[in-house]
Amino acid sequence: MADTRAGFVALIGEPNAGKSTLTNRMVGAKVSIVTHKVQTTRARIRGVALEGDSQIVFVDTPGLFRPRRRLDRAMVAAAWGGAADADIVVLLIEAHRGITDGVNAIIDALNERVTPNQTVALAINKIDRVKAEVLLDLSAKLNEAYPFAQTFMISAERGYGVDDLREWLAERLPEGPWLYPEDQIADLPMRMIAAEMTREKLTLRLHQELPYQLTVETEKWEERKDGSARIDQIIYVARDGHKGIVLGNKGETIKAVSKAAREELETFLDRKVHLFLQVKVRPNWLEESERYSEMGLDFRDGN
Ligand SMILES: Nc1nc2c(ncn2[C@@H]2O[C@H](COP(=O)(O)OP(=O)(O)OP(=O)(O)O)[C@@H](O)[C@H]2O)c(=O)[nH]1
Ligand SMILES: [Mg+2]
Repeated sequence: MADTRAGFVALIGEPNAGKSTLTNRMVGAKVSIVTHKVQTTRARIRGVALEGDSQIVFVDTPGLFRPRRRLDRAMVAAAWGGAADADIVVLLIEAHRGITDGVNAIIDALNERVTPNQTVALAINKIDRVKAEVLLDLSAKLNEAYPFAQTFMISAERGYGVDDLREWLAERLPEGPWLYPEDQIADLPMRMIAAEMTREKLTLRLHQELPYQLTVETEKWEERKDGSARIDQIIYVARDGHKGIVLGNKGETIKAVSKAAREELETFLDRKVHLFLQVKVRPNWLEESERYSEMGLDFRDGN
């Protein structure tokens, strides 16, 4: 193919900025899980979008925050790693929250980390939540703080401004052959996507710290003769008490999670799925390297 372009666009920002929502909107399918809670995404998730002759590989990253645990450190390292490998970095800011301490810290880090061959753009997201006057002022202040190549005002959720952003990105990617087959939309093993779907449903149902104290792994994936798939997953929790909460009264929580995850998997795979969830207590899972490789994270980055 002549005159094609392809490259990586990393979406970075504070937790909850809307990076995964934007990734999914750009790809046109749900490749990355989304919740209203912070620190939902744990590893880099690549979603592929086409725009004219350009193939844009969006790299959704975990939110940038001040890490405390080993898992937090590995997540933040994965996010910066995504930015380092990208042709273009897009910083997402939440319009209604403005320039927080976290945003200032990210801008400071950008100054040190961005190389001269990289382009950095600003996307002020969630513009549906603020009045227009706020945006101009916010944009001016952010552009004083960092020389962004371009500023976009978007709503990832409603789709405002995202076509302009996609076109702008497509024009700026390096010339070269496409990196993925034309019909590929994500670069994540199916077993991981399936585990993420279950983790999303757990995160939506469980309160406070619990979503941050568990991980989900797909243990077995069996293709059945009738065209359906049997998927076995383990939910690792850190404490005995957590197991009871995940199961819920008479198992109702896990049942609801399982149903919601299965339905989403069936839509994604376009076939019948039998999903079996098992909860295991594993007090030290946050310090086990195997758990990190299953999540797509580098254990060493957590030190
Ligand atoms: N009002 C509004 N809400 C949005 C918009 N974009 C995303 N959200 C919501 O913001 C919340 C966080 O969205 P995510 O896409 O999970 O954010 P994220 O940046 O990936 O978050 P982490 O993975 O935790 O870093 C969800 O409840 C989204 O529905 C938007 O344009 N407008
Ligand atoms: Mg996310």
